[in-house]
This record gives sequence, structure tokens and C-alpha cells, in this order.
Amino acid sequence: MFKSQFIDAAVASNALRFGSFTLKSGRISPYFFNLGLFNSGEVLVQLATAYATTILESGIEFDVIFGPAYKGIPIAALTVAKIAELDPSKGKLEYAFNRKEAKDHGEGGNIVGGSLEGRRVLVVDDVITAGTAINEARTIIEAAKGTIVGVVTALDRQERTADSTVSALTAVSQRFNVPVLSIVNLSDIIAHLSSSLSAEQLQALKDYQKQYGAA
Ligand code: OMP
Repeated sequence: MFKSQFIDAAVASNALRFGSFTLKSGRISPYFFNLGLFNSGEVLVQLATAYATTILESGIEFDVIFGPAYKGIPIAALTVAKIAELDPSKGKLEYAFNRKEAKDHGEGGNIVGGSLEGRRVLVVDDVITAGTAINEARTIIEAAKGTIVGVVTALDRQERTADSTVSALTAVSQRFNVPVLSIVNLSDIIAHLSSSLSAEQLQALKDYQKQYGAA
């Protein structure tokens, strides 16, 4: 099953680590997922397969996959290529990403790759904690006149935001009115690694989930 393989690959490549980490939100987390450490060819193949399979199984119809700079860029490129390999009838789907700094010469604009204007855009990103990164992606896509039809992240940390009891993923899904999916979530990680983590590590994850997890 690709979810278990994905978690195993994340642990083996050190992308998924256990300890004490300060998040963008300021929360102190007993685990951290760094997608940048999925950096060898063999794990990138697994990463692409996991995103592409999640997207194909979702049935979401789209024209362009958008990966927000920087970590979303390779995800979008690898995923659109893997989708073409798994389903050649989808071989004309495109990918795009934003420049962090607008360019005023050459091709101009701050979107590189397929045009977003008037098109159905599927967003891919690494992790969803509070939803801040996804909200920023929406602003960029709307400025380029694209329509978001779905979001796929590698990891849903299943955390509620300060002002809500539902998870950030659910809140984003409700706000954008589109499906928001993840390859794995914290519950999948706890279930899959329950026999390989130490009792302390496992307890720290459960305590964290109790404190910040969605209802
Ligand atoms: P939100 O923008 O709050 O949803 O947090 C997601 C972002 O936080 C990711 O795009 C990363 O930049 C970073 N992050 C991780 O990469 N891995 C984690 O396990 C947790 C975070 C985080 O800071 O929340």
C-alpha cells in the first residue's frame, strides 16, 4: 500500500523525524516532516507515485497542477510526469509554479509553466498545519485568474487553528469549497510506526494530538 511505503521512505530518508521542533505557527511539535529530504531518485519516484495515485484516485478534473515556490515546484513537475506515465490519456495536463520575485524582462510575469488564466488548477504542497501556505497559494492563483479545484498535500498534521475546532485541512476545504486531500496524516503515522517508535515518542505524539488535534 502506497501510504505505508511513503511513511517508511520518509523515515528512511530522515524526512520524518522525532524530537522537538518549533513550527511556523509557534507550536512545539514532537515530530517534523521535511519534504526537502526526499532528494534521491529512488525516493522521488515513490513521492511522485504517491501524489499521482492520490490525485488519480480522487477523480478531481483539472488542467494544470500548481506547485507553490519553492517546495511545491519539484512536486508539481514530478507529479504531472508520473500522471502521464500512469494514464497516458492525461499526458497533456500541465504544471506551473510561481517565482518568488517578479521578473520584468524576458517572458515576464511571475507564473512559470502552463497558464492559469481561466483554467482549473490543482494545488500540490508539502505539509498543511494551519493552512497559511495554502492560503498564500490561493492569492497567487486568483491573481493569475485561475480557479482552484483541489489541493493535495503529502502530510496533513490534523491540527486545528487557534480560532476553530475543525482541522486546518477541513477549514481550507470549506473556505475554498474544494476537496483537500493528503497522502498521509498524523493518525496514519502513529498507526504505522506504533511498534517501531519508543514508548516516549509515541506518547509525545499522542499528547500533541490531544493538545492541538482537530475534534
Ligand atoms: P502552514 O502554512 O501553517 O499550513 O504550515 C505548513 C508549512 O510549514 C509547510 O509548507 C512547511 O514550510 C512548514 N512545516 C513543515 O515543512 N513540516 C512540518 O512538519 C511542519 C511545518 C510547520 O512549520 O508547520
